[in-house]
Amino acid sequence: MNVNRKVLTLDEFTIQQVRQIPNATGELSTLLRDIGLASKRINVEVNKAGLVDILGDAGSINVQGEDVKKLDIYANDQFTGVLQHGISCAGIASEELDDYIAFDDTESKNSKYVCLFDPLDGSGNIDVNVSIGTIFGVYRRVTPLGTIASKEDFLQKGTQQVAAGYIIYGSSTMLVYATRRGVNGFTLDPSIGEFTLSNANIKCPPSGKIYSVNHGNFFQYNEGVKSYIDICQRKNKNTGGPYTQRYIGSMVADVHRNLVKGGIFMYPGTIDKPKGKLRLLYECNPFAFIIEVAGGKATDGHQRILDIQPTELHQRTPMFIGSKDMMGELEKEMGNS
Ligand code: P6P
Repeated sequence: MNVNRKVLTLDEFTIQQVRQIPNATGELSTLLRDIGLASKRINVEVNKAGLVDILGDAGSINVQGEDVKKLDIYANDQFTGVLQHGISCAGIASEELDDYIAFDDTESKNSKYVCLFDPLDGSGNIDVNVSIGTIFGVYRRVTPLGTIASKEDFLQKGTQQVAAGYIIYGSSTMLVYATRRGVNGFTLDPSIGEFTLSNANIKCPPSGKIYSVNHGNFFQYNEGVKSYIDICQRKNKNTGGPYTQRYIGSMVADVHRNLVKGGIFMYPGTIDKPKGKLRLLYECNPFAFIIEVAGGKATDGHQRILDIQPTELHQRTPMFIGSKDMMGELEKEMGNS
């Protein structure tokens, strides 16, 4: 029988990966399948979010008589639910939850991974139809199997991630995830309701012509950042400048574009917010893992994002991420080359 192997679904792809890794248990591919399932459910709600106003705003009752939840909370509940009822995850930490949740059923306590996520980043952009996204990172727990997960399972350096990824709810819905074996992108095919491999082995171009930063904070940035932004804006036959400025205000969309096309995304610290705005554990670490596997770099302006030892679940960090040559130019201006 001639089976169509040209179009691989996410599940087929992850199972293929399991077959290639000796002693693999398939737990990671099951966890990724669970994440894919939750994101498909979220995608349905995101796509009709604009209708919520007709059907009743978040917090009201819609025409089906259901409670209309804030999409962030809905997304958080979807990921928490599938991971809690799966067989791969011992606990979760979420941008939407003050503290982590350790699942206390036997199956979960015997699961070897924990998952940290921002269930719906940039959700403020929904009502103006700008792309938003989910960001997640997966770690092998450091506490013994059979016990309930604890804080040290969640406060691991980004280098300890076994997988990381994001879902972008945009002109199409795409799930991109990385393991140390590579970065692969899957586009949701609505006709079969499956994520299908569309961008195999994504590599971040070593350089690019796009720089992404909020110019509104320009006068609050340090001199190194301002000097680099100046370089981005000037004609320069060596760097190919001036670059194009693209900033959507949705990290998943901005970083995804720069990952694929080449570019640099910056959310520096400011006078008002010296640590910046972005969260280390479930926004910066996953993207830093992905970009490094794809050949790019990610720092806080001084050190690799992945080397930062977390002390709190919701701690923030300045974030510079993108093509390795552009990151080198930035580091030169910041005196860290
Ligand atoms: P600013 C969205 O709220 C978010 O967390 C990221 O997705 C985005 O990159 C950033 O904030 C935008 O922040 O301060 O430039 O509006």
